[in-house]
Amino acid sequence: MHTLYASPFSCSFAVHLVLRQQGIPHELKWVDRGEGRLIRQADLGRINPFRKVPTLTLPDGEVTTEVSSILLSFDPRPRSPTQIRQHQAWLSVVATELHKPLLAPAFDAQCPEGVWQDALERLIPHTLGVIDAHLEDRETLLADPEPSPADAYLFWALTLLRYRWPERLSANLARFHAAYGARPWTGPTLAIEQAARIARSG
Ligand SMILES: N[C@@H](CCC(=O)N[C@@H](CS)C(=O)NCC(=O)O)C(=O)O
Repeated sequence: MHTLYASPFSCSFAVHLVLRQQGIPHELKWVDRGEGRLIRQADLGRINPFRKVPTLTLPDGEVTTEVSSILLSFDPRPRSPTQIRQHQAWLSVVATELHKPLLAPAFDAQCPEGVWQDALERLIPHTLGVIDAHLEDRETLLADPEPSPADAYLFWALTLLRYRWPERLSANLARFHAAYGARPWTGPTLAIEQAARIARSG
């Protein structure tokens, strides 16, 4: 069985979505986020020295890390080299243009606002504008009827954006978010994340 080390509504949520989308049997191990953006449980460091989620162990014991890499490895579709490059590119856009410059610092209570405010004002509007234009005539990033792992990652990023800055979600982004949110695996995954969040905060 796969084991996903996760923290509620962290980027591990994207991997959780893909596991459920594909019906892959898995166990969830919830871990606590800590100061300095390192997972509190030091024992996670034995299998992932970076002490980050997602960390995913495969049924044969192999440890996989890094959200983009894990997501790419769960791409269920045979794709052309061009499509594989596009998929990698979208994973990279979410990781380096949304996740790391904005979402990681803004959802870190210890991080001074000034660290991410500049990204929010000067970088993010353009990035969101490009994604919005791309989604103008597509339901998914790769224009595939079945959402790809990159769509799961974008859905996670937009979930956090919508929570904190709902006014930043343009019509196409809101449409994408609603469509992914209506997929059959999304509601149950959200419910599990929400229950874990409540259990860990209470
Ligand atoms: N380089 C890692 C970064 C993942 C990452 O930033 N994970 C965050 C949650 S979204 C984390 O584990 N933070 C630990 C903490 O805040 O304590 C990747 O791409 O997977």
